[in-house]
Amino acid sequence: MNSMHFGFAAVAAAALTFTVPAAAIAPLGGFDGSFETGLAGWTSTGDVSLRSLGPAAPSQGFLYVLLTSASKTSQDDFPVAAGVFNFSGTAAADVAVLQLQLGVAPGALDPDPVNFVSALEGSIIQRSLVVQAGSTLSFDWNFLTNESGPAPLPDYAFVSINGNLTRLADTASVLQPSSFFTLATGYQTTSIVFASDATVVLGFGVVDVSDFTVTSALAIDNIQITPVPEPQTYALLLVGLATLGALVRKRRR
Ligand SMILES: [Ca+2]
Ligand SMILES: [Ca+2]
Repeated sequence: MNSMHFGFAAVAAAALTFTVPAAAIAPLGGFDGSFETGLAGWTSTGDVSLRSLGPAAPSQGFLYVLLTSASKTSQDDFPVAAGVFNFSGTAAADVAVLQLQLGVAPGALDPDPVNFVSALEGSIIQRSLVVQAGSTLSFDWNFLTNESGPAPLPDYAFVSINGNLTRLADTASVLQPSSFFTLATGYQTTSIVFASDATVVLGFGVVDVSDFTVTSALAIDNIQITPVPEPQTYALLLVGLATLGALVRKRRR
């Protein structure tokens, strides 16, 4: 299923390079969401690592980012040894630290505070981005977990825009058997359209819920911002196509 998805994405990207002038799809402000050159510009909290191989894989190029809810010295995935699901050597952070970093209220990461269902520890990455009205942010993500299924322990992954949290997946999502973690969603693509020009703080995270044990993770890759082409770009494109058409007709005569 995923290979079909990426095949389609590759075809769409190839088509874009033919129909839209290159300047219109260039990243804004030098932003590069491929992670091919590392994590420059990003702030990491917890277990965040740049990876080329498992437990997920890049959805684009050779590198992706992996965040987990794994501590370093506790046996989170008993009987597996401590640290096996921690990929950076830095332990997952307490949820209070994550909330502070995200600029959200205490308890904002708790799925169901009324019934005392709390997030406990996890990891995030964040950075600021300049976006234009009508531009689209898209990214590929894959949620992986050692939890065996849905609630009562719904670890989850999220995207944050200026502290507005949107859940990407949790242990009740549709999950497939995975090779290193027990289950995974496989890569999915999410898009967000911005209504106005702004500098926004983009963040991604994954948290353990209800207990510190049984690790979940989030792989992120291929973050892109596609601006709305300027009206004059369309005009130039039409002029270019008309010229090309005239040349073709001339040659045929
Ligand atoms: Ca990549
Ligand atoms: Ca943990």
